[in-house]
Amino acid sequence: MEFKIVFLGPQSSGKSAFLLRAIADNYHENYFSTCGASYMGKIIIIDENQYKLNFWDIGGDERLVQLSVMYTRDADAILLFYDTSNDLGFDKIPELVTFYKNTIPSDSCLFIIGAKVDCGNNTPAIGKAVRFCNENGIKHFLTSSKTRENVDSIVQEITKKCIG
Ligand SMILES: Nc1nc2c(ncn2[C@@H]2O[C@H](COP(=O)(O)OP(=O)(O)OP(=O)(O)O)[C@@H](O)[C@H]2O)c(=O)[nH]1
Ligand SMILES: [Mg+2]
Repeated sequence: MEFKIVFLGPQSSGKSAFLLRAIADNYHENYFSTCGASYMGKIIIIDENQYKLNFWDIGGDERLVQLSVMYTRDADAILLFYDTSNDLGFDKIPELVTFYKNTIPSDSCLFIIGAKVDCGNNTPAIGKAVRFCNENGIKHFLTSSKTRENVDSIVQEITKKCIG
């Protein structure tokens, strides 16, 4: 069985770093903005069954939001990233949620991922995210690609949600 998992969210929110950590257990401080979309595949085993995860990491350039529908319309899961270390990091997320909820398949799951928690786990952006996710019934995860915190458990949990 295979699943399509799409990474979205503002520029520099930590999408590509998460992917690099999840796929290759690697991390670097340099920022290379993703131009367009990048793909990486990974096989994971859960309860002795093998699953192929097809990750699509979409550059956060606002001009790509409309185009990203090409990727999200047949997605099994959408991971919407924000930067927990930036006070304004969550501010654009609610309108992105509205946009994607109107365009994704009804059985696709939407998750919000707060990245960079190594910079602090009680920041204004996290406070806004917790409130928004509670009000809207959206699953919220916190992670650090730098320290690897929660990276594997998020991938596992999302795969399990895709399995159903
Ligand atoms: N401290 C810290 N910095 C991080 C973490 N994840 C990413 N960064 C840094 O944040 C910057 C942006 O990370 P990227 O993963 O490239 O961001 P992106 O969301 O892919 O950005 P676009 O491709 O432009 O949309 C880089 O300098 C990373 O090193 C993290 O977990 N902790
Ligand atoms: Mg990127």
